[in-house]
Amino acid sequence: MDGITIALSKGRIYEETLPLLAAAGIEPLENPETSRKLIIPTTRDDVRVVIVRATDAPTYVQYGAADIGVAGKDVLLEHGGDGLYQPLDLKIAKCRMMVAIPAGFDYQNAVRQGARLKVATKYINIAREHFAAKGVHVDLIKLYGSMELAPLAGLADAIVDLVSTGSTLKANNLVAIEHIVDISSRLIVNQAALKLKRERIDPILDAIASVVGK
Ligand code: PRT
Ligand code: MG
Repeated sequence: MDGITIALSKGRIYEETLPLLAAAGIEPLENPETSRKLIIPTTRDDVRVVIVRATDAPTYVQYGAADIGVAGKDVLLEHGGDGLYQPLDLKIAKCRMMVAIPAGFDYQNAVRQGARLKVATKYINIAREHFAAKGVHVDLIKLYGSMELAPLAGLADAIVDLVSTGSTLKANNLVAIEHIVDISSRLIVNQAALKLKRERIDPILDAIASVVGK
């Protein structure tokens, strides 16, 4: 395709990316929250938006099925950002990757005693690296969502998950005890597209950069 394809996930990333795209004169002509369309034309006839799962955005951009995308740093850290140009921290969809435990569980003591902790998470690679660096022995249990349930149901001693307001942890009587990394969303660009479509992509990147964090 000669035009530009932008991969976005529904929800917070879509909502928070809209004002940034508007700065580049790009406004989707339909709302993906209400439309079932997965390819959405925009006010610029050389630009379209494709709606993907948040974890799939890097894949679309890596293979060039999308030229540009937006992905959480959590997704890029967990699945790798190989072959992706990451020119901009968009400072949107901000949160923190944390270790959380049930209130009352003496984590420090368990760690001191060298106990093997069961940790449930969607982020196996990030968690493995975190605990290895601290010398904490863990058995990692892969989940695809609702990590907060795992300690309550007796599946795990702790979880690794994203926290923004903290209200999900609180509602489930969990407390965050270790900060792993600050998360925000990044602009990702296909490297070949960056060269071949430079005169279309550069102005979009410049327009977005000029409004990030405003
Ligand atoms: O939801 P779905 O299964 O389709 O996919 P997804 O969860 O990967 O997508 P989405 O849209 O929910 O998240 C997209 C990106 O938003 C993530 O990759 C993060 O980079 C970013 N982000 C920012 C968050 C949060 N804040 C966040 N709070 N992603 C998830 N959460 C969840 C968190 O996992 C926990 O369950 O919200 C809950 C905690 O929120 P608080 O406010 O109660 O602390
Ligand atoms: Mg989600």
